[in-house]
Amino acid sequence: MFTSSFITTIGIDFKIKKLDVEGKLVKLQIWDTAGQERFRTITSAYYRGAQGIILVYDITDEASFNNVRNWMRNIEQHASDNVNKILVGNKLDLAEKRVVAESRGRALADEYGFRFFETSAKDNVCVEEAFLSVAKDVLHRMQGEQANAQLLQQQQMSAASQPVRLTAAAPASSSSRGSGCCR
Ligand SMILES: Nc1nc2c(ncn2[C@@H]2O[C@H](COP(=O)(O)OP(=O)(O)O)[C@@H](O)[C@H]2O)c(=O)[nH]1
Ligand SMILES: [Mg+2]
Repeated sequence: MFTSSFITTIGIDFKIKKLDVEGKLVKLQIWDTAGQERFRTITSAYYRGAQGIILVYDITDEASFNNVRNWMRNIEQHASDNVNKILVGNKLDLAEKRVVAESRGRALADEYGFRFFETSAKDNVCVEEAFLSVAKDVLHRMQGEQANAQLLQQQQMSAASQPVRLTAAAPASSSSRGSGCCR
């Protein structure tokens, strides 16, 4: 929930949100990391265990948009490779102050292969959709990983139950017989 008295995040904020994702009840643990540079060393420690990342810039703030590339470098360094990411341009309610065109946000998201949303946390526009999207991506990835692990296990089990076939080797030649340790 947004109230305009909400202040900038100091360090880390934590919330839990339950979502229905394709009929499955998914509990999201949301770590809201501070955007300000001075908190970066604290916040990057929280990337490692993340399964999804929502990268947010402010559509009224050019610097926040340019910073997305720095955040990406930070994520590449600290988060796991397969973490699902989306790009969000926030503060859609301040459209008259917009400096980052929607097309630029979309182009950047396309470059990274991310889904893209424009939201207003204040007016609750598209926020739910953004969270749902990343939750879906994470769920699908985990289901895929689970299916792969099962397949691998089945393959290993069926390989183990195969009879072992021993092929008679040609008798060792007399010159090699007697050499080595097994006389
Ligand atoms: N008008 C408007 N202000 C917002 C919105 N989302 C966050 N803010 C304000 O933006 C300021 C910065 O907060 P936030 O975006 O969380 O950045 P951070 O916490 O510093 O990383 C705060 O004063 C918020 O109240 C929004 O959708 N619309
Ligand atoms: Mg914040």
